[in-house]
Amino acid sequence: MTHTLQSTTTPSLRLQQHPLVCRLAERIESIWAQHLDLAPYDMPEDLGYVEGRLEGEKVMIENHCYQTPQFRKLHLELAKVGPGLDILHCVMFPRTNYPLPMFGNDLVGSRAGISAAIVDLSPINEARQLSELYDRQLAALPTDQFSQHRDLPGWGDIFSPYCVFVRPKDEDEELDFLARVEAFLTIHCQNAVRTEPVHTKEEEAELIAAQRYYCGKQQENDKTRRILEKSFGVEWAERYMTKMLFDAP
Ligand code: 18B
Repeated sequence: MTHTLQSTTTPSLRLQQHPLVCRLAERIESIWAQHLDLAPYDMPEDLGYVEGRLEGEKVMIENHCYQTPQFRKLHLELAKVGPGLDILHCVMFPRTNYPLPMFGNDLVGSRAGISAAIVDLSPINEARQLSELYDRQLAALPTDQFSQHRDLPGWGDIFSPYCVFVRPKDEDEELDFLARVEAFLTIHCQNAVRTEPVHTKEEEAELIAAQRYYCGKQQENDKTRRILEKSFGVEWAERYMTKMLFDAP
C-alpha cells in the first residue's frame, strides 16, 4: 500500500478502460439523464478522484454521484487497477421514504475478458421480495441465454431471483449483458418517478433497516475489500466501503 493522492480530472478514465466498461458507463448516465431529475451530490471532497498503488501498479478510482427526488444517491464508479483490471460499479440508493428496490451493477474485466458481470434489482423490505409490479416486469423480459453463470457468494442472499451473475464468453454475450442492464435500469427509472413515498415512521423504519441489511452484506465482499486494502490501506478501505460504496442510511 501507499499514500492517496488527490487531483481534479475530467471524466476520462473510461476512455482507457475495457470497451464494455466504457459503453456501460455511457448508457447508465444517459438513461439516468433521460428519466430522472438529476441534482448534484455532495461527495466527500477527497473521494471524487483517488489514486493509489498495488504491487507497483497505479490504481485509479473516479466517482460520479447525483441525487434525485427519489434517490438519495446515484453512484457510478470507474476503477482501473494497473493496465490489467477495469471495474465499473454502480448503485442507486433510494431515499428512505421511497419503497424501491436497490439497483446494483458490477463489471470486472481484464484484457482476457469480463470475468464478472452482475446486475440486479434487489428487494428492500423485510420479506426480501420485489413488489408485484417489478416481479411482473422482470419476469416478462426475454430469458437470458448466457453460457457461463457464476455462483453467488454466501452474502448474496440480498439479491433477487432475477439477478444476473455471469462471465460473458464473447462480444455477443457482452452485448446481451449490456442490454439486460439497460432493461433493468429503464424499468427502474420509469417506476421510480411514478412511485409515491411512504407516509408512516413505521414504514420508513422498515425501509431503513432493509437498506442497512443490504449495505452490511455488500460490505462482506472480500474481493472488493482486498483490492482496496492492498491499494489504499485497511483504514481507508473500511471508510471507503462504509461511506462511499455502501453507506447505510
Ligand atoms: N468485485 N468491485 O465495485 N459488487 O459493488 N462483485 C468482484 O471475477 C470490485 C458491487 C459482486 O465471487 C471481484 O471473481 C472493486 C455491486 C459479486 O465472492 C472483484 C470495486 C455488486 C462478486 C471486485 C467494485 C457487486 C463481485 C471478483 C470498487 C452487485 C462476486 C471478480 C471499485 C450488485 C464475489 C471475479 C465472489 C466480485 C472488485 C457484486 C475483483 C475493487 C454493486 C457478487
